[in-house]
Amino acid sequence: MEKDDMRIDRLIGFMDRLNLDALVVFDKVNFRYLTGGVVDYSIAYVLREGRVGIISPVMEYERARSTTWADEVYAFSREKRDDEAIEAKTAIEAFKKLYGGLNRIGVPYSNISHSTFIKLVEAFGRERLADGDEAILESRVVKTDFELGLVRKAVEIVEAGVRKGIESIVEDVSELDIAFASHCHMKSLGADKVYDDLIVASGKRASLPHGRASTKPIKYGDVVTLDFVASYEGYYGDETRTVFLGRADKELKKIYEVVLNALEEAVDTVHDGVSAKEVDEVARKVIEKAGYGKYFTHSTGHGLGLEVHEKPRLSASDDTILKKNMVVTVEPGIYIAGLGGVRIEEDIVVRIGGCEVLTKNPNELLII
Ligand SMILES: [Mn+2]
Repeated sequence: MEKDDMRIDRLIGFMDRLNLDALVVFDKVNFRYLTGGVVDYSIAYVLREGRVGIISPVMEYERARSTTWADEVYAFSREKRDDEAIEAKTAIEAFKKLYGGLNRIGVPYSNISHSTFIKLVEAFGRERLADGDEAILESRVVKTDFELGLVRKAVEIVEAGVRKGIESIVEDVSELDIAFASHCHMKSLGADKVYDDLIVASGKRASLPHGRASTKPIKYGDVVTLDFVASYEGYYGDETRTVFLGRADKELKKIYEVVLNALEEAVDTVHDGVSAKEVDEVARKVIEKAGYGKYFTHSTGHGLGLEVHEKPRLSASDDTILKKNMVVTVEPGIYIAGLGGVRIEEDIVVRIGGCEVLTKNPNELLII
């Protein structure tokens, strides 16, 4: 597997700035970011001079070597073996045997357990450990071309899932049946993960922004919100469409147009140099002007990548300046208890002077 050098260079830039000699990760998401692959029970690291490594138990050694771009892979074993496996009780102990002399070791504290932290302190001493969250999260926020390729593929799969969901809507079919049909379809198209509980919220349930699919049957006149999330090789796509079965309630129709306007104006605002909160403000203003301000109860969007929700947040409290090749969602919504709700969500890539909308499914009002 060819290494995504651009990503490792970005990461090392942040390590330089924070004076980290190594960055060691224990969780699957950051493991994939460092190595391009998935290996169980293993840790990954990047050294400041650029080398990427993995320490695996013997059983995962071959997978680590053949499915990642790591420059070096070490196996460790509790028992003494007659091969090159390092004798160590844990991957941390093996790392200490290899690189115990390093001065500052960054570890993303948000992604390790307390017991791992204690083991790290015992191995290296508290003063040599530093929080690696910032280095890794700041690096991940701007996507490389390699990453954008995977996001594109994920978005394609999610879009096909949404189309499948819309096709499955007929009277009396349950929300769960729709979610299940889409789940299987996305898996068959190569999704490595489909969000456990897809959102299919119909009728009055559409007023729940996170209304997970239930046994409720779809009825004539229902508004139906479908919000689907799936990943391809670790990278996520996330799309929401709201449609109507048979006919659309007059007020919901009006709400749909308001949400669509908010979406379009917010998307038109996105470019390299605008702040996350400005985009939120634009969407919010459209909705407030129409009189629905208090019914827009979440932020306008979020970063998308190896996690469904990552930096930045398009919200009033996020000052992040959007940069070229960040990927964000834009997803305004209006939710009125007892009536229903509407959300429309697009995934976009920030560009110089504008943005590229990755999601292509039509977003005009659809009555099926
Ligand atoms: Mn979303």
